[in-house]
Amino acid sequence: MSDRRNFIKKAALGTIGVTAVLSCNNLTSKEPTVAATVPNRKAVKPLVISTWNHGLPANEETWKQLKNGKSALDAIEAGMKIPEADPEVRSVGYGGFPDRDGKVTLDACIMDHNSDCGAVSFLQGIKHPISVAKKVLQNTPHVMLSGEGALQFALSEGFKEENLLTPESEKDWKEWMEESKYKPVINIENHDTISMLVIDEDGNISGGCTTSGAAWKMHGRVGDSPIIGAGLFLDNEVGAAAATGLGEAVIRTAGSAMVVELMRQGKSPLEACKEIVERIYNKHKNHKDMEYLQVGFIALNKNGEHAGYSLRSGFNYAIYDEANGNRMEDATFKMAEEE
Ligand code: SD4
Repeated sequence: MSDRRNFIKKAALGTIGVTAVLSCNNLTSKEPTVAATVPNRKAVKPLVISTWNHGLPANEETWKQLKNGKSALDAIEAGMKIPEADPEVRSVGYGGFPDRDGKVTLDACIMDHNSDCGAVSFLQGIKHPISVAKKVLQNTPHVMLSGEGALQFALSEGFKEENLLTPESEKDWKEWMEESKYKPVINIENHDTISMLVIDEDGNISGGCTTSGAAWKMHGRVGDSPIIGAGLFLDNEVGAAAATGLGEAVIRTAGSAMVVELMRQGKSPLEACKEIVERIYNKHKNHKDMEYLQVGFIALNKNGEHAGYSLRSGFNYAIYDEANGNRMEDATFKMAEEE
């Protein structure tokens, strides 16, 4: 964890990344240059972007699946299963930080270019919530199943129930219990959801999101990640957006849906993400959550222009395209982590 924190600190001190779509006006860390959307520009496809460092291996797998002719939904599922199965990734799937009762509870959603979507929330004992979310999309008339119902559905679909609390996560939980204060550490305990947005070879957009949610949350708490419109939203005619960070703030503002709506009005992905982060900041600057508030969005539009923007420094995202391969980009941000 300290490595990650050091990495974040270094990232905050280093040059602040901007997306490939930005042209070169006066760049500063806090005021990114904003590229206008170019309507007739040749679309970049396929394109895969996803949040945080674990986006790299996830992108890798998704890209491979797309190139093997798999559907975008199958490719997203395969990519997101990588961090879900990795016990080192402490806020997604197996090995995720538990809630304050020591239970690992998972949220996930997936959405395709037809606006069909599936989600699970407050799911326990199933290692791959993204796969259950896909089954909700494909095999039920509903969008979201939650808690015990989601578990029963998963079992009926052949998923195996297993213990997701690793000894490391149990140890961290016991340490947390000594004081049991709920004060999330910015960029660490609450902010490693993986959200992924994809443009496939046909130019169709889809996305997914999977998380163990906020560490030490109340039992039963559901964040933004499985909520279509909050943690993830897309409109195949416009673009897609996904969130990471304090889910309560993203839900309060319907974050991802708003980013997509701003792109519909002609804003670039960066302009749209920035405007919603500003809105979240303005609504929370006198709020009790402000002390530990971090939110970040990734977005892409139909042309394949993309961006990441966060309230505080430290957020990054992985991008995979034909021209430049798989790489990380630091998101532009409003304020340094320490502020
Ligand atoms: C949540 N938004 O449950 C999620 C946590 C997160 O990166 O994004 N982590 O609030």
